[in-house]
Amino acid sequence: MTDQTTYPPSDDFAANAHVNAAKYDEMYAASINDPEGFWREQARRLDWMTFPQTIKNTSFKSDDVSIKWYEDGVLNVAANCVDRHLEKRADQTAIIFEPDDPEKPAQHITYKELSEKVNRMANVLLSQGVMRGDRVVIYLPMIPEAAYAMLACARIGAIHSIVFAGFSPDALANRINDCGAKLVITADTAPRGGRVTALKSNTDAALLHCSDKVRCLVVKHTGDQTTWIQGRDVDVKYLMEHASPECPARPMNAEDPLFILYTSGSTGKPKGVVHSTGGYLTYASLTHEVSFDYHEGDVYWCTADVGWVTGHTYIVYGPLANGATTLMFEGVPTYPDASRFWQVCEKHKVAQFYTAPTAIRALMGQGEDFVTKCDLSSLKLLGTVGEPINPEAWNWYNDVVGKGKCPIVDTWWQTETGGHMMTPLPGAHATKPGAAMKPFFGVQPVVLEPTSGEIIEETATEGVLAIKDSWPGQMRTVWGDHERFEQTYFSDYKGYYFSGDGCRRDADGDYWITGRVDDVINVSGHRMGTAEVESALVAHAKVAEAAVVGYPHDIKGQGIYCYVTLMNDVEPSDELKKELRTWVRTEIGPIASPDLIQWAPGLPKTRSGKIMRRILRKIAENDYGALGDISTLADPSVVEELIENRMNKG
Ligand code: 6R9
Repeated sequence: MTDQTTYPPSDDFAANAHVNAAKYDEMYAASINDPEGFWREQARRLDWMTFPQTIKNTSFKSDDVSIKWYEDGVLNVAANCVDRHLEKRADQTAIIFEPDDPEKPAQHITYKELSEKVNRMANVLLSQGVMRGDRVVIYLPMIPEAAYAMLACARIGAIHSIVFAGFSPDALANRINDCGAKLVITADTAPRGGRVTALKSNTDAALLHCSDKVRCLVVKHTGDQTTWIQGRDVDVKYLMEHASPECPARPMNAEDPLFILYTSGSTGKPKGVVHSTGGYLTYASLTHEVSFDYHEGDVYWCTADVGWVTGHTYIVYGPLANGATTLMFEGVPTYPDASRFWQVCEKHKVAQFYTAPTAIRALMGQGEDFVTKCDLSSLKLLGTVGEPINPEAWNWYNDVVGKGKCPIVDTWWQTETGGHMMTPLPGAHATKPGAAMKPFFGVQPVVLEPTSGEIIEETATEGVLAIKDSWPGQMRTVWGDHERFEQTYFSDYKGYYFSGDGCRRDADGDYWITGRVDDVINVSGHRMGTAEVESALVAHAKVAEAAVVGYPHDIKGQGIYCYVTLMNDVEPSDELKKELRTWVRTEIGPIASPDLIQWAPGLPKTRSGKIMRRILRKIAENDYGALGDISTLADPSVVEELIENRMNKG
């Protein structure tokens, strides 16, 4: 029995795809029955200085989690993403750079040019005293230098940590300090959607809170004037011009960290997710080729930012490991107008296009003309990532953008997983609007009963989503806090990796992700801990207490709803709401702007003082009928008051 409308791959697509239905079944079975054999074979995708003998050595035991893949293998990521392609594709474009301003020319950077830039940048890093294992924070916009910097770090064995250019100086400082970075790479200013972010001055502000040993490498991107601190600030482009174009790729152990990427959880400050060298790259390369059915000569475009994991795995590491042509776009979907994405697809003859549901929803609202006036005949496949996609957006993507001819891969994965965990494979599986469908090779999803943690065996079911055994792309630890790694992912459901997501498995055995079951919200595909926004709010002198929840938002998926209790002597006002909004933007960054602030004279708490978020979520959703049992509240009358306030706001 099928669950609902399905879209099987066309015969043509299936016939030419890397993986068809029979091959998926065969490979999936092999990946589960003989993981060592399967992943030994897959490791041959990469060039190793020493090929690994030990393939898998992993344990999900909750107080002793240890994940190692290819542990005696030796390789270099930059050598795999650049050097090894030079023999065959020196003159092929590796990166197409499309600037924010459509009037400015695009850049086509060949593998040969990429090699030169990466080697020069690596020498610059060495000249600044960066050594193997040192951390380098990258705070750059979507410009080729971001990719050069990542690969330059990889080349010399330094660990990069990219901080999204939309984050505030405070957020940047916290990350520089948490990972103990020796150096930060930034740009003067960053144009985006016609507006300009002053990255260098943000960095100046951040560095006031960091060790004065931290150096600052500046990419002069726009040429805008910035402050300059002699002895600390360094002009990267100038130094690159004078550096040698040759820098040996350092032999790295497969388990050496490649990068740290900070991500939000349900409690505390963001965690530094640590990814490995060998396992991560193997997984990035395989998923990129198979999920997107990438073929030689295709132009591939992932619209994410390199500040997020999607940019790491599917703009830089996966595509370049595969010798692909990957497009980097500096701008936004709606600038100068809502046809920008489609014009870029037409201009560069994009074959695979990968974006987020929030962008699709925003563009869908602008009407079809912006799409139909562009020639999208080069498109072969569409992808989505970041949050559940609603069927209306899926159908619009399929009909209007893909003209019913491009399979849509709805890829479910996380910063922690390194690469795709569930997705239909385009030549193998039928798709369903809104379903992540099937596990990737080596991934064993289980649906657990939320309270007992028992595996639910029935096919059609709903529960929390966990993974039974390790895969090579999995994160290895939380930077500096392995116990937090074990606590966060392996303690609620013993023996499994717990994703934090809920899911439904339909009667066909296909998976649908239903969203986070913890206090993480997903705003326009950006992950945020409600606790982070709360702690920003209570840091304001006029705020006594705050509780933050997500609520359904047409474009963003979820919006940020803040209940705020003011200090005794403070009068609520619209000006104060504005002030708090600006406050949160400065504390965290514009992506954390509260959408709605409601004054809350009291918050619903249990007698032990725990805020009952379930109730706050319902009120934010305007769903007062289903508040459930409120008898355990210390003061049930606060609920009525909150509802009244909510209704008065309309
Ligand atoms: C890659 C990325 C991870 C969270 C994840 C889930 C949500 C991602 C999704 C999806 C439904 C999809 N998510 N892809 N939900 N369908 N195809 O987004 O990583 O920023 O760490 O976010 O995003 O809730 O747990 P990250």
